[in-house]
Amino acid sequence: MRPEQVRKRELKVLTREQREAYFTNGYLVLQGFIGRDWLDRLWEVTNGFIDESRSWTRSDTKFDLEPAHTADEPRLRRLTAPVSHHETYWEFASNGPIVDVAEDLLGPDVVFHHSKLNFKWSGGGEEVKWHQDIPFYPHTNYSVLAIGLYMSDVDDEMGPMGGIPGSQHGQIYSHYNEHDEWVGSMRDEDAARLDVDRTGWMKGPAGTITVHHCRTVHASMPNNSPRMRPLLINAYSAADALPITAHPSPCPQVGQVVRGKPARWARFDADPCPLPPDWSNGYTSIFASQQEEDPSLRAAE
Ligand SMILES: O=C(O)CCC(=O)C(=O)O
Repeated sequence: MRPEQVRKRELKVLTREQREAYFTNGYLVLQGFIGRDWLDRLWEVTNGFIDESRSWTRSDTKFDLEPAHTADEPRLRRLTAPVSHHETYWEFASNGPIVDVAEDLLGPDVVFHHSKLNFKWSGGGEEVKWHQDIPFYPHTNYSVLAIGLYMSDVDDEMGPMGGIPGSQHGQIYSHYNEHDEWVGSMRDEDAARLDVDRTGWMKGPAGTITVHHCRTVHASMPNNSPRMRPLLINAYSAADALPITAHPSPCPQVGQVVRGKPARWARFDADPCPLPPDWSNGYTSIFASQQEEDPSLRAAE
């Protein structure tokens, strides 16, 4: 459904002001939107995965590890595709309160695209450089968004997510370097022209959710605090926005309709979209790409 039609619909959970703020700024923060019950359930399974990662020595399609990760002191960058590893993550992504938010912003028919749990570990958890999401997974139109859940309280020191207001209406940038290699972030010269003083930093107590449009320019700083900053991200599209390239982290839940019905027509937006490399040969992670890590350091998959 086109954004103009979405903006006329009855709302499920958002106020009119919140919906308008999303369409104007390209992002939204809802403080404490997710309650303790969900947080406790998600923490229980997440602690289990942190423990499991102790026996990992190399990043693979499940755990993306910081170079300093050890069994005694796990340092995870990401649990990839959590929905495929535990049913609680899938229940949250397919039937939790965030699906109402997705419906309020995308329309009645909503498709699950992917999930990831970005830990941003304490004491230096890596930055995420300025980027847009849609160059990683182009669709036939731009009704695609990501909803993040802060599983802990997040303040300025912990590398909160920041979005540049209105940037979803601007250009889509190349995420390749000057040697035409995919780096998963904007080039330095493009980033230098951003009006970063206007960045909206999304912070809040545990249970706060962040929502960002697939074209919104966003980033997050390193986490220099002694506290971890787990952000559970689930991305969705309107059912009539169809992916046009191979999925970066395919799993059985990808493409499932979580609200309404499948599309019978694809909707096309005339704005051109840059293309990523062919992910059917494998994808690492935004962290590995942005740090330009050597893929041979990953476990064979
Ligand atoms: O974890 C973060 O701070 C940002 C994540 C992000 O932008 C992404 O994974 O696309």
